Amino acid sequence: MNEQVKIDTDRAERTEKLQGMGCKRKRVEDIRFTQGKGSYVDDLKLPGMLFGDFVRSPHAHARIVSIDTSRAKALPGVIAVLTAADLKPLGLHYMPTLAGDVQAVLAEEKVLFQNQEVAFVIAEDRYIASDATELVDVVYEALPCIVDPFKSMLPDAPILREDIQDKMVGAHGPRKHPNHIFEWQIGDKQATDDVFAKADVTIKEMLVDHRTHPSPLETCQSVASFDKVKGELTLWGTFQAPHVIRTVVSLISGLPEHKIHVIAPDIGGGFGNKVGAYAGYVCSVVGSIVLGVPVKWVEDRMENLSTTSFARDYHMTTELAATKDGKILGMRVHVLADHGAFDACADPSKWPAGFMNICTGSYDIPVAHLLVDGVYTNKASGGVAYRCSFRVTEAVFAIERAIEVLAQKLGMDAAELRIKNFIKAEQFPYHSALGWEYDSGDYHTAMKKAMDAIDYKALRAEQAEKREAFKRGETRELMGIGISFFTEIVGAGPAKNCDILGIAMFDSAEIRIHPTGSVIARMGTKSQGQGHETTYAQIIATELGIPADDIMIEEGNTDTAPYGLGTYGSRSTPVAGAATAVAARKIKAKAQMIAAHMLEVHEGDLEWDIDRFRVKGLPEKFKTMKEIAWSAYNAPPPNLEPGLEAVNYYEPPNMTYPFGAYFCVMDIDVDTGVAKTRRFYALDDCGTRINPMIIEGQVHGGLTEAFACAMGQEIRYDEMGNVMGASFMDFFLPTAVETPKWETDFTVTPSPHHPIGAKGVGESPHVGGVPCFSNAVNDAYAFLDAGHIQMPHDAWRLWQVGERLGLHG
Ligand code: MCN
Ligand code: CUM
Repeated sequence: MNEQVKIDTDRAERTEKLQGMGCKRKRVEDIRFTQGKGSYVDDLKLPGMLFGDFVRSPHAHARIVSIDTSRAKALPGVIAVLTAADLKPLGLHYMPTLAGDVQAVLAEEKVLFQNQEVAFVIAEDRYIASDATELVDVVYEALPCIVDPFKSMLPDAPILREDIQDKMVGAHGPRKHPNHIFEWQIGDKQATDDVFAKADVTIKEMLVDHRTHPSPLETCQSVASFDKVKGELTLWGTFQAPHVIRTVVSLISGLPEHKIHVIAPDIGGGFGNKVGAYAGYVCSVVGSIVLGVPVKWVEDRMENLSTTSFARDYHMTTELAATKDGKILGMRVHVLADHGAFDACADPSKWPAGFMNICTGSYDIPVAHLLVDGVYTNKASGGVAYRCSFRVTEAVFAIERAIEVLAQKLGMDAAELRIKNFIKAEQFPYHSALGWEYDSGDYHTAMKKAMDAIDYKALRAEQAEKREAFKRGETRELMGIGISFFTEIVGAGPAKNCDILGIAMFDSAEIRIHPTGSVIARMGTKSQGQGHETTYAQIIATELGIPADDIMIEEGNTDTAPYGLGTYGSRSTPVAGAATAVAARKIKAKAQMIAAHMLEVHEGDLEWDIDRFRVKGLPEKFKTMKEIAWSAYNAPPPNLEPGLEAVNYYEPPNMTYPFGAYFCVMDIDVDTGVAKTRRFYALDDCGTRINPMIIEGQVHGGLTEAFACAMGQEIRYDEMGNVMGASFMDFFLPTAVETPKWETDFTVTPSPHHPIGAKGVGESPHVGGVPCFSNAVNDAYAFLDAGHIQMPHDAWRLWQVGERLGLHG
């Protein structure tokens, strides 16, 4: 072996040992998860712990005439029953929402949606608590209810929120009607209207992104334990953002923030469901403060699906204007947003409709105007993103369906129309008509790679043949080709436009290197299954030359982790991932000083080499990170403090804009309405890839949830406001049996402003997946002049489409 080969092999081995960025490192958390050794909120058992359960309203809209708790209190084992009357003197019968509204913790005079919390029974065990809820006698006087958001603002509509009836200016400006929450506008209305007035071709379509729910396997839960002697509260819970919860608890309870310990242990999936604050958290806290013993609250599945945080329910009138040859000139969108009974959307404060203004998508659209009206209805509140960074799924659904409708009107191929209108690689950073600065992208390259991979031309040829065969009556199957090219916006966010309750949306990392060279690092984020313990360690491994296996990642304990805004909106990598790299670089700078001292050379004479500093030109003279760590505690250079650790609070200069090209091939039986996904190809670009295996897992999960939403999942209400589908009997949760096989691919366009060039990926597959499925279904029926077919596309609804088109003979 010659000398150079030896050096190269040695370097390759040292790099491999680190298991740093780019490595398909196996998930370290899975060692405990796969053995059933995870530690979740419901695993917590404390001495003397009591259990709480809710009495819930059977009505969607009713006046509460009386509440009698005496029969429940008489049941042996029942310790207390809380009602609004108990919470009111404490000022806790309402709580603030993240959207600037207030939400009833326990209903006082009225209930506003079915299953709303009316009383909280605390008992010795959960069975007694549950039995006792049936012994609380509530007399209701039913009121007419509003289920259809289009009827919310009618002149004679019943007023839902009597508590804010006279408040005609809400958190986001004037309200047009007592059932109106906000109007939000962005873009140049006049210029957009002018373009539409003159355009050769325009399309207009009402696109409904129906109400659904994130439904993580573990429901929302908490355990509160108040120590009366110390005056300290410890709150364990399913929190995607534990620090924010601590601040909120302090603000609403009046307890000083340092006397509140919030702990998010292992979490069994979040998907946005665990961002908000819920009545159950408040009631467990109040119960524990009042009784002086720990109180646990655990939702069941029906409570989860029907009360905590729905998603979507956006009714989007979407218009495009274009030239005859397919150049898009303008976009106009009006959204009617159904927020349910309280505005409890989880968005950064200044964004009542999230980042819906990313709706111009991947296209260079010169002018646009977006108007969103939020309204109250008699449905559960929430409006969380559900695996979509703040309404981006809705935005991408709008543009990606609209572009297909336009393609059909123009008689143009839908892929060709997209390519014609893509923002070009040289236009980045790109300023969109609705105010965003896209950091980087190369859409043409991604689209070409995807089209080649699936052989798009051949698929269209096959489809043309199938259509002819269908017309001749030789087949009863329709073939659909779905396309979606999405641009995501993740990494909230810059302080200039993103805050939660006034706290800028930075995030943080604290890295501490121990004398023997092993590491503990803590972040302000909180994994719910994304594999943070694995991937943050990979960033540190590459930055500091310490094997990932020697690095422990800890999140979720507000006493030890630096303050952070939490995990949602795929912000962990863009924000806390950046903080991790910057903190590591601070440590590296100090390590360089220590190495220089050890090697008796000037700092500038050293260069970094994988896991060590070596003297330039003298590669045999070096100090490894491990040796430097020992020295940092044992013999630090004079004038340098001992130890080797750093903290970084990272305030991102911009969001990151991941993107992707998705294709779906579907065969639909017109007689049964059953749709079979033959192929699904997903190309994702999330910039620098930290762990390709984890990315693939994220894409599989996000696509599965996209498949669910597009093809069946729905939270529906009947006209009385009864929630339909609040159990897994009705709510479609795909298993491996229904789920298609996923083909994944990638390109790499780094983010220019992120320290390691990484963009988020957790939500991309969902954002791109939903319209891709819906486009495939719509494409299948397009040649039959079916018009836009609304989601969800379950067999029953597709069968109805066949009926409507007279296809069933
Ligand atoms: N990653 C990577 N390289 C990149 C980007 C990300 O290797 N360029 C890795 C990260 O290191 C991390 C994972 O992919 O391990 C997801 O990272 P990121 O995209 O930053 O998203 P977050 O960690 O902030 O996770 C949030 C996102 C959201 S908002 C929802 S909703 C969702 C999702 O993650 N919920 C999930 N994926 C989920 N996956 C599981 N298992 N459970 C959930 O509840
Ligand atoms: Cu977009 S749902 Mo996630 O933000 O927790």
